[in-house]
Amino acid sequence: MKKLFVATSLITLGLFMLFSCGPKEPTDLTQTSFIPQPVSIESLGDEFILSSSVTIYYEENVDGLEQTARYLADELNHIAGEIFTVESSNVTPRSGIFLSVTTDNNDLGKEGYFLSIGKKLVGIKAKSTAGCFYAAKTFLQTLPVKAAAGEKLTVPTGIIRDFPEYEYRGAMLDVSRHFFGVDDVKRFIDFLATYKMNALHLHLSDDQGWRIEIKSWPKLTEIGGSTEVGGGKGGFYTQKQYSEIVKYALERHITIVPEIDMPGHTNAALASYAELNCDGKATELYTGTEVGFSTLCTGKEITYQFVDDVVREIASLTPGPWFHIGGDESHVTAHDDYVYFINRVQEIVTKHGKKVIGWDEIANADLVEGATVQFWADVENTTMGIEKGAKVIMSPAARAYMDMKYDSTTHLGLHWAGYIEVDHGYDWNPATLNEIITRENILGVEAPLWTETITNMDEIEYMVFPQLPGYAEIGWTSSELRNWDEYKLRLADHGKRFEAMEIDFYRSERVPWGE
Ligand code: NGO
Repeated sequence: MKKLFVATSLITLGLFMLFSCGPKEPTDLTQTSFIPQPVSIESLGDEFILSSSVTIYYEENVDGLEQTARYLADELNHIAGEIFTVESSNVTPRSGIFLSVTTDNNDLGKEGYFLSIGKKLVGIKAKSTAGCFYAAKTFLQTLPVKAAAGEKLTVPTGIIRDFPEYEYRGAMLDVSRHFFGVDDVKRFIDFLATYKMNALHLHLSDDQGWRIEIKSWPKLTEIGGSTEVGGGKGGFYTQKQYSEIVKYALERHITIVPEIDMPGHTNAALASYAELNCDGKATELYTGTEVGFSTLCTGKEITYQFVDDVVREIASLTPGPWFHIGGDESHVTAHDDYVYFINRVQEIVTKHGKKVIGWDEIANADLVEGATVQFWADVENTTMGIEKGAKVIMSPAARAYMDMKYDSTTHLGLHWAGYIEVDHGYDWNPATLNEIITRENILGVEAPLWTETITNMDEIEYMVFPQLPGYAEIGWTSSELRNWDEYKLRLADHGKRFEAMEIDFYRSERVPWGE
């Protein structure tokens, strides 16, 4: 008789883990450490054997599905060291892996999926290619990151039904304080994709550096891109490189959210073009870490021509729906000037076909329809935003800032919002953190990494791991299915995966990593 385990709640899963003392049953799918935790897992007690004779089929004529099938084949090739054939099919094959879309009236939503792992056939079914991609990602977590030579690869059979809690699941990388090249950004994108995040917010400009080529204002990168915190050589993305990042992200179902921070945090632009300053004099480049001292001249018309050109050029390279206008910490912009500026910039963004996102301060302006306020510090601003009809992205600094130190001994990072140990970063619910910011107002969750103290990929990895999988799970898995004591066991299992991915991570003592 087949053993049937239905783990629709973590209580079941938790109890099972507590009382199963023996070695792990390789044929029990509910024992796999998935992050994010899927909505439901049913084990069928058998095994699927992965070998090079497994063909990956995809349903014909579905936009992007072949690409997802090929992506899966590449990942399997990396794991198993074997080549996997990819073919189209319009009927369900008898064996292999089959990706298909369904129009059935079910509750999967646009990103959910069914993954059924049988002895001979792995079925991946979703309403969209994105759903199929997430199913593939789940399937990949049933396998090691890299198999040992000659290792037999088996996957427990079972059925997973899964869909995300929030539609926006993101991380932010500040490429302004320190610049990170295309390869680093791609690796960062891969981290997000591993954990089913779907948005990468790039903080492309700040006082210390302007990081994207603007053809109509070339000095922004010539001058403004020439340095960074500490006086290093800085850098910038050409429009071609930015497009390459956008494409790489899109192939992993990740939307790039470009941010040009304004009217404050603009010293790099003010140093590049004298006319953007109220006194008509260019500022000096800045390589320190203070905030809140710069502002575009909100009373000059040239400022709006500048913003229009910048937004137009970036929007035309960005297929995603959003444009982030920053708006934080404009301490030297008078309140009325700030409101006037943010109102005009929102019109510009709308004119170029994008939806506005801004840090919570933008709620002081009249928000355009469809605007999103990113809560980082000020509940009152955020509440005002909600009253004006905005949705909220939750990035509370004291919980979700990946640049906060883990504890007082962490050699990197800041601690103005407190220390964020791994349990503190994980153990909160976006919908109940504040009384006023409730579930229906929340678009999703984003974990920012500011880089005042972070200079290279190893340092990025140390601050982002193991936090990022937790933020991904907060975005994907409903809070009823989450608790720290159970999560930390799954996270500990992922330690081996981080090692295999050569990720330099923080080995928090609160996680039972094992040897
Ligand atoms: C703040 C500030 C950033 C800093 C960051 C450091 C926001 C939205 N503005 O967050 O300029 O880099 O803190 O943690």
